[in-house]
Amino acid sequence: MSDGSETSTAQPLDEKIIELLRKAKRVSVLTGAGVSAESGIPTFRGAGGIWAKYDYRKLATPAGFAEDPELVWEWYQLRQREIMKARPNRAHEAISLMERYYPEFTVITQNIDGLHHRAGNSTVLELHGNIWRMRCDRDHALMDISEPLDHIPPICQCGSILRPDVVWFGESLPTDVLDAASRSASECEVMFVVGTSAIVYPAAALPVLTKNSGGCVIEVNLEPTDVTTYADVSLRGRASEVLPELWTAVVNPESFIK
Ligand code: BJW
Repeated sequence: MSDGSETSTAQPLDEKIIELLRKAKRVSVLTGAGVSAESGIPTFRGAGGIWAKYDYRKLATPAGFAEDPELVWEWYQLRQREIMKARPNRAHEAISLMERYYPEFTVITQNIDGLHHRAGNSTVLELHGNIWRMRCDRDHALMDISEPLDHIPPICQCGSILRPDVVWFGESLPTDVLDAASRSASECEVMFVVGTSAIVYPAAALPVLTKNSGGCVIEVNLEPTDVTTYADVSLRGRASEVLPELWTAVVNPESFIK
């Protein structure tokens, strides 16, 4: 039985899919923590995931922040330090090459690490916010952060405690970002779903929009997820290996061997 860590094709790519990818004009990519895993940023679920080590109720809910903002900020500082050390990997790079090829290309990410921007993508919809911003829920001030803060928790000029500009459990996603992501998912001809367990909503519903609108869904993951049940193609393996290989087959027809 496979341990899911090797690169292999669960439902093989055929020439028809490669041809579709060559000719498509509107393509979207939904990414999750798995796309950044090989940059050294831990995923959330599974053995070794963030939630195996930390309690999400204390760290990723509004109630947890209200109870102990300093603890929550300490955790985000730890993650900021991890992210500062990280570099985009070959999966991010392949996604950045796709943006140059397709007339309409959107990255929809659940990640808050900013690695898609750092890899060169310009159209990136950040569903769950960005770790390099903080905001005030009282006067709606929004501020960029370039490195971990010296003093936590930070205080707004209005006197309130500032919070990371991310989306915690039970909170709504930014409406404009979610609307744009839903539009992109409904209108694209192909959606890649890369490195997400697809259990957190509403992000997990986006590929369903693509499927219901007649688009093709291509999943890239180490293991099966709910997306596998309806994806047109499921590619098993590391995103940093599968995506560059796939992209080579698209742009370099001679390299594609069935
Ligand atoms: C590789 C790989 C490699 C590894 N190559 N692949 C009951 C109570 C309250 C709420 C709910 C409820 N039931 C449902 C809800 C709604 C809730 C939800 O969906 N919960 C589910 C868990 C059940 N959603 C929400 O609360 C959202 N808001 C909302 O719905 O508002 C309306 C509402 C309000 C109240 C009640 C009901 C509705 C907000 C969700 C916010 C999620 N926030 C987090 C933290 C963000 C900030 C931060 O990072 O600090 O977002 S949680 C965490 O999960 C993070 C991620 O973006 C998100 C998704 O995780 P992701 O990216 O999929 O990572 P993993 O680890 O799960 O998976 C990694 C995958 O990669 C795996 O499949 C690996 O196999 C694979 N992989 N290495 C390829 N190299």
